[in-house]
Parts: sequence; structure tokens; C-alpha cells
Amino acid sequence: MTAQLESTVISSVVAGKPVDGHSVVRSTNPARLSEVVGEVAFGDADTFVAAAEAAKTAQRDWAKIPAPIRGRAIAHIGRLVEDNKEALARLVTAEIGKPYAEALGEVQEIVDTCDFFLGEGRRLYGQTVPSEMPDKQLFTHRVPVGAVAVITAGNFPVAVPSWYIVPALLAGNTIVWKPADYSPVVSAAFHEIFVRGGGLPDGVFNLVFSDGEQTFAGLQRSLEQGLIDKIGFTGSSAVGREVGALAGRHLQNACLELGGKNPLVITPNADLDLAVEGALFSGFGTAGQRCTSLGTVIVHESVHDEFLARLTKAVAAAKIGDPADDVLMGPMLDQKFADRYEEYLDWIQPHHTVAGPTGRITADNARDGFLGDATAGLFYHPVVVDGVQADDQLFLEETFGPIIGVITYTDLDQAIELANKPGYGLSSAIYTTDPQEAFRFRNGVGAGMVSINNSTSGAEAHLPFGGNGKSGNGSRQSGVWVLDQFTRWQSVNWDYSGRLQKAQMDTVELTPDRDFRLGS
Ligand code: UN1
Repeated sequence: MTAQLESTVISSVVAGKPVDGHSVVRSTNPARLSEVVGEVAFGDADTFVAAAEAAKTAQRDWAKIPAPIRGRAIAHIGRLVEDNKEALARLVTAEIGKPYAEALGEVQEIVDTCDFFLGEGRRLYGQTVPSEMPDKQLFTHRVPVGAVAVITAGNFPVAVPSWYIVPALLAGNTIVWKPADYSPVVSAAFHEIFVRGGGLPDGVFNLVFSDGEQTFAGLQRSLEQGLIDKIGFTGSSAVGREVGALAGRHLQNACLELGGKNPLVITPNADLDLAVEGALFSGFGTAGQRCTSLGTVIVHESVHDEFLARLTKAVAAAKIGDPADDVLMGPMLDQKFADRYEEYLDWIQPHHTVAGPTGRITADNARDGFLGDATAGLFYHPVVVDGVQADDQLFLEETFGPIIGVITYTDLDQAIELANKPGYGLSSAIYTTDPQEAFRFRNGVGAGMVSINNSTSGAEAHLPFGGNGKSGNGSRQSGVWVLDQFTRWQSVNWDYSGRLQKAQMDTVELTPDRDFRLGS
């Protein structure tokens, strides 16, 4: 029997109006697959192009609204999110299986982002710059980029979209948002809160449900027609490469937030219990499906055995089960992630050691102390793979799921080399009580984010977030830094001399005495 929480079919919203879809898809609860969270009508490439047209048309008037007033809209959105915090978090938990405490944290991240940008509406500073000539003044202004396509993943179905949408709107841009196809209900709720809370005019924030192929086709056509001026994309490195290439062909640089193979180094003097706690949270929170999730623990050989013993014990004791309960780990986000994760499990080799069970939690492959009915959902055992080597696939590639590797090192330079070897560069962590080691690691690691005595996850909403290498193209989200993604600098030179003053040619020179020498 299926229980249905929502009876209406949700759909794309273009220029403020719902749009008929082509196929209706069910969104189910990954913790109880028989429970339908909602139904969504998928659009196609035409839906995307229509949304881009609406965004492009609405942008001119949205940009005319003074930035402080747009900042007020962001303030109201933040309050409305706060007032709906529990309801939105419950939807996150129901639709993608994120444990409720984490889901509340995720919703809080939207509020934090709004808190930051509501003030930016009264700043959005430019500069006054001196001219090399008299009676002339130079200025810089931030101007909006235009219509922005935002394409996001469903592991952070509301926090990560807000990192793009809040600053983009604040800076005077309009939006076409294509959320993950497996989190439509929570996406529709987010969209409605934003439109209502901000009093956003029609066309300012458009929502498109479509599959990856149709989205790409729609994006391509929109770019060809000059309807999209900027792309923000969060997802896999493979798709990010395609999106970046498409943007590049249209002389645009996309804001890309891609995969990670995030290392966590443990030095001989580290507080091992703290390191275990950090590894547990970043390895298995969101069932290992964050872009900041821990990939490999790089532990000094002298503390390897002790660390592994404590970690194995902690993993065995961790609470796993119904994400509505107080658990460390719930189910996989969606069937397709479960299927892909099973392939990663094949990367475990005979030279590896795994302490506990692996694979799907079932009646025959049970987990002690499981909270709820494991067979009803997409639940997997948390896996720690010891004896990983630097040329293992498991060491080199992202494994989106509850699996972490353990490798040893002998000196810090080697640990840094191992941390950088997979070629991603999103997040990283070091557990040490020696400041020299912390600084040497920070200096040597190629990641965009470094944690010292904290896990690889847990970025705050006003610090630059983003990666290098296979994790992105160097773009940064959050805080003032993201404004460079959603605005362009316009320089103004204002001449009030009443004559043509030619730069570099009509400048006056003083007469320096270059021959003067002391004592001569
Ligand atoms: C992501 O997985 O795409 O630091 C973002 C963290 C979260 C954001 C992760 N605040 O893990």
C-alpha cells in the first residue's frame, strides 16, 4: 500500500504560472520506498527555454529595484524560511532521507545566507579611484550579470541552491532553477517560500523540472539565443566538465561546485578521540553523500592501529536507521545513488581489510541496533576499508556513499602528497596539536578548504566555499566572494575638465632629480 503525503502534482513555474509537464514522476521516501512524497510533472527543453526567456525579460525591471530594497526582500525570505524551518526540514528528511538534525542545520544555512546578504543590499560597494589627470574622477560599480541558470544536486536540496539564488537575486539577477529530479517536493516548497517571502515579481525566479538530457538541451538553446548570462552548477565532476565546456563556448565562466575526495590527516600527536568523531561525522553524515564527505583517512603509521580500533568501535556503535529519528546515518538519497554505490563497493580488493559487513542492510545482512525497518528503504552498512594504497581506484576516485579508506604515512610531506594525489581539491582536514604541522599542511594542500581539528564537512555560510582541480574551476561561493560570480565590475571615468584629456599622453610629470646621491 502506498501512503501519499501530497495529492497535487507539482510542476515547473515559468513567469509566475505553472506549466504543464510531459510525464509525471513519483518522488518516494528513500527510508520507506512505498511512501510517495509527491508527484511532479517533468517539462522538457522548451520549458527551460521559456523559463530563460521569462528570466531575461524580468531582469531589466528587477535590476531597477534599488539594492537596499532587494536586500529587504532577502530579509523577508530569511524570516519566512525561519518560520517554516521545521516543516521544510521534515520535507528534506522525507524526500532525501537526511537525518532530521542535519536537515534542520541545512535549513538554517539558508537563514544564515539570507542574514548575510540582507545587509549586502545596503553595501554592494563600488570604489572611487583617483585619476592620473586633474578634473577627472574614476569609479567602479557592480552590475548584475543578467539571467542566471542554477542547476543543483539533491544532497543539499535547499542550502546549496540558496548559496546561488540569494546572492544572485540580491545583486539584481533573475533565475532559472533546475533542482535535482529526485527532490522535487522540497524544491517546490523552497521556491514558494522564496517567491512569497520576497514578494518576487513574476519571472524573477523560475523553476524548471526536467531530466538531465532535456535540461542540457534547453540550456544549450538558451545560451545560443543569448537568454542565459551565467550558469551556477553543483554536481558531479563529469557533468561539471560538460557544463563548463558549454559555458566556455559562449565565452562564459560557470560557477562550478563539483565532487571531492577529501582527505583527513591524523598526525602522531593528534587527539585521537576527536579525530574519530570527525571521521565518523564527515564519513557517514548524509550517508557519505556530501561533496565535502571524507574520502580517505591518512593516518601516521605510529597511531594507525589505535585509531583504527577506536574508529571501528565507533562505527559499530553508531546509530543507523530512520532519518526522522536521532541517527548518524539514514538511507541513500535515491535509488540511482544506491545503484552507483554498489559499483563502488566492487572497488574493495583482496589486499584491503574491512572489519564489518558491507552492502545493503537486509534481514540476512542485518545491522545490530538498526532503528526502524531496514528492508523498507535504501539503507547500507557503513564501511571502513583499511590497507588502501595510493594507486587503488578507491583512493583515487570519489565514492559517493558510506565508505571511507584508510592509508598510512611516515612523514608529513608524504601525507600532503597523498592528500593531493587524487587531483580533487575541495575540502581537507588535519588533526594535530602541533601548530607547525597545521601550517605546513595548510600551505601544502591543494584544497580550497582546510579544517584543523574539525571534520572535512561543516562550512559556514559566510566563508568562501569551493574547490580546485577536479572539484571546480576555482569559483567560490558564499560571503562577499560570491558577488564576483553574480556581478561584473563596470568602470566609469568622468571628466569634468571641459577638454579631451588623453590618458597616458596628457598627464603632467613632476621633475625628479634622479642624479642625486648621498654624500656627493
Ligand atoms: C555539498 O555537499 O554540496 O560543509 C555542500 C558542508 C555543508 C555543505 C556541503 N555545509 O558539508
